Amino acid sequence: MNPAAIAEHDQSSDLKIGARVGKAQSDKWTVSEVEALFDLPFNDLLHRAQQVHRQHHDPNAVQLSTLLSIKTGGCPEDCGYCPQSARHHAGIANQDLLSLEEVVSAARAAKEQGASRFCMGAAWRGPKQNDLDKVAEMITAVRALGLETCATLGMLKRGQAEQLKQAGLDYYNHNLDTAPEFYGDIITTRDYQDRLDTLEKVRDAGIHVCCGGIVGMGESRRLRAGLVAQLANLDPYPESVPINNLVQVEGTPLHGTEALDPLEFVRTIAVARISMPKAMVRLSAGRQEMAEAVQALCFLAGANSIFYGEKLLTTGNPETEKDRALLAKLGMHPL
Ligand code: SAM
Ligand code: DTB
Ligand code: SF4
Repeated sequence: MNPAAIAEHDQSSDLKIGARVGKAQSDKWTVSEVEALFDLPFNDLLHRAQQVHRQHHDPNAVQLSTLLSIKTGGCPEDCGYCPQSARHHAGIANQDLLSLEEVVSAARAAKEQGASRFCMGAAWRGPKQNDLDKVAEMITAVRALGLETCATLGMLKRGQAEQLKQAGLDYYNHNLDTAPEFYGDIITTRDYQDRLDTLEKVRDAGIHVCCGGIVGMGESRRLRAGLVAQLANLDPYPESVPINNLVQVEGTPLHGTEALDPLEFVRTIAVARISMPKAMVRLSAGRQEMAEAVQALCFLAGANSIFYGEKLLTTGNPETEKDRALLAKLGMHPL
């Protein structure tokens, strides 16, 4: 094709996704519009995602968040992907809430390694008041180290989000996980509306929202589009969007699910980037099993955040040295 034909071709693929690129936040995405993005030729999709990415972000910067499981296992919920559910048999050693000193020392180590955000995760349906008081202290102490703070503690009741905000919480992670139609196949102990309610409480308390989902759970492309549409239609959409590739853990119901094609994972990142231009899109769980070239494609597709540190909550993540080498190889720098 000559250059004019290439430009025309590029415009026609823009037309396929209509006026949706650059649309106002108040316009809703339909699932079909999001699915049409997924259906674009791979190169057109990545080109579009990279264009959107460059309008809003430094294309060579990546934000580093370190996770710590502050309370592990024995969770009453039945999330089919999760090794921490008491209903599954994943062989996770249960651990009560860590002490303030343990959390602060892990946060200090994360900072020394170069993380800018520290995310504390607890295997609860939701926090009890006594536990929340302790977590609030942890948040205040972690923030005093000069780290951004994030917590993921399950469902919140009225007043709890405000308490977290007062303690200095910058972000609350609570994922929609999947499309509404597929949700009941994965979790039965709480519903989609419970999740939306918690997200609203977080937003109303003035805490930044970190909300994403998991792919590779046996869902169709249409359902992946349904998840992204839900996220993009939150008003406003989340500041931070973790896209997790299912980490298959033996003993969980989803162990043995057919793995997602890595290029479909890259497409999911690209579609999230296009539909939520200003969000930090995090290439989240599943990186340990992902080839470096696929991770590089994810960055090209608009991912600009990763979990950094040898462990996620209970499963593995690439070694920090390996990640630093990868970023150096790609000429990328931490934010
Ligand atoms: N218990 C709280 C909750 O569910 O909101 C907080 C911790 S929970 C482990 C946080 C998120 O981790 C889940 O919403 C899910 O998206 C993700 N997650 C858990 N297990 C996973 C797995 N095996 N693979 C990928 N992501 C997973
Ligand atoms: C998110 O979206 N992914 C993180 C974080 N938020 C809390 C958790 C991933 C957990 C992967 C399985 C595990 O290590 O237990
Ligand atoms: Fe519990 Fe959270 Fe795991 Fe669900 S994802 S079982 S709520 S720890």
